[in-house]
Amino acid sequence: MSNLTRSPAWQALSSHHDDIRKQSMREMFGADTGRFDKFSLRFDGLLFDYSKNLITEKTLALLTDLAQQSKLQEWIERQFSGEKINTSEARAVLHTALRSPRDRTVNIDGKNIIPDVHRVLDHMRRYTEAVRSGAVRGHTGKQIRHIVNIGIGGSALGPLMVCEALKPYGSPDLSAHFVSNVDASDIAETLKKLDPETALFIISSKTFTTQETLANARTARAWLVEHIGSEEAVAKHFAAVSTNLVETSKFGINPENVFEFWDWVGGRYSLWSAIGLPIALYIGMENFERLLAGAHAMDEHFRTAPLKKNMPVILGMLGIWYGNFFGTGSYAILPYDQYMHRFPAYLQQLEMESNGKRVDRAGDEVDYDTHFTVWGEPGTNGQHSFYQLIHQGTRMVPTDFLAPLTSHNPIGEHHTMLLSNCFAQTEALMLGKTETEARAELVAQGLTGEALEALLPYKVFPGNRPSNTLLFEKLDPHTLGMLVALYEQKIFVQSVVWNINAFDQWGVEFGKQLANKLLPELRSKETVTAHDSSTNNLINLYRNLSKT
Ligand code: G6Q
Repeated sequence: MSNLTRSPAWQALSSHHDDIRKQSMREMFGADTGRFDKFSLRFDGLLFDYSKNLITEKTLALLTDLAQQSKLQEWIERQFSGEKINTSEARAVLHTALRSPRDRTVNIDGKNIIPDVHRVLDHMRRYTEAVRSGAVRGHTGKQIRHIVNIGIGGSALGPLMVCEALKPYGSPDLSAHFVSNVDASDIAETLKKLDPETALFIISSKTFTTQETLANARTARAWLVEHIGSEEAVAKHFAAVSTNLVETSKFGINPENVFEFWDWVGGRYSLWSAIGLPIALYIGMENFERLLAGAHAMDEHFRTAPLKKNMPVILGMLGIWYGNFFGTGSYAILPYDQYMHRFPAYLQQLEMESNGKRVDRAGDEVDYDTHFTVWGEPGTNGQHSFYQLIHQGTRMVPTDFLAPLTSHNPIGEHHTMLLSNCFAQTEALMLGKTETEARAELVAQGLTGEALEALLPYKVFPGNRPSNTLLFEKLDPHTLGMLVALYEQKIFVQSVVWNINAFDQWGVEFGKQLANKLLPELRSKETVTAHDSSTNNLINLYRNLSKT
């Protein structure tokens, strides 16, 4: 047994779980009309309703004890103050500094990094304004109309998710495109939509060594030069975002169009840095700054609110409650906002790359679960597919419902219908449908006898399925910033309790190591025999086919 699972707070939760799992939320709500007030929080226009969870006040107290036992408050300060908490890479973790106001001080090795952050933000402002106003144009003098981000993983998913989520704020004169996959179909289909004279490529890569990004960047460069007929066009049509200024210059990118960031920004936490350049180009720098301000507001809340009134802490500890005590392995993110359709995919990386770890901070294998599989789709679409499993499957799947009170597209009754679906789902997941209720329904439909009895078991819903609801006024930049920071910090909370490093990613690095390993063999003229029989045959099948 590890220190964690042996600890008093963990043991107390374990025996409390034995009591709670037999209780019903339906009864909890019936017995306490004040449950919503007790288990909801409001902050800066965001309502977090966590009353539809299998919890009592005692549960919250015990979860808070566990957070305290894990020294969460100390860890929060370590993160914000720039301590090198990413120990396996010996790096500070300071995405919070990227959204800090100018007058703050955050030191790494005795140097205040905030002036550097704002120097790059100022550079982004000058550049984005120049591109959007037409002061900076393409090689043939035409105004830029297409922004094409070439990057993968952390250098793509955040900007893509945000550009989609904030489409109503996007310039009508610009379109934003994202190319990630080394599969040529990705870039080929994107290039078909572009006019080379009005396209601006942003090569986003922290390391500037990632196979996919460099392959796509070379293809884009060749396409541009071929269509415009001049190598000089590259200077006007390419920008780069990287920590590797040597490689960006080798690629031939005009140093004025190179935007810097730093190794203390993790890829999946980087949308707040210059990696957000496509966002700032698309929605304008003022809106990008609103996004940063929203995230900063959540950071301040996280840093200062007491644990029991702290959104990321409660969200994170509820995850621990289900994951470690009820044994749930996944949770679903269900945004009732079509603009947030990439939000579940974005959180997939944030959550699974951060906490998908099997050893603790001391390098010892853990004996408890440390992560969740994250999945989801916007409502109402998901209702017509996987919600079946959430309602009636054998495993409990905790859910987060997210919804704006007002729509960017107030057409007819659409939004009222959307929200009625959202609220009905959380209610039904909690209440379920008892056998008596199901029977009464079938009787009302005219069923009797054997026919009724045969159908009855299928019509019963166990209920007691937990959900959180996050409601906000409108999906605007500030709110989106808050929501993303909420999940970033929730993931951090869980990593602290699990005593793991949320900020390294050796599994992803392993993939990068593998990326070029087999390449020479696929090109080889000789039959490949060096691997196991499966790998040999797969390689040789491709070699033989590509020869024909
Ligand atoms: C993020 C990950 C990973 C990374 C990509 C791109 O946390 O480490 O998704 O962002 O592999 O890496 P580069 O930005 O270095 O190209």
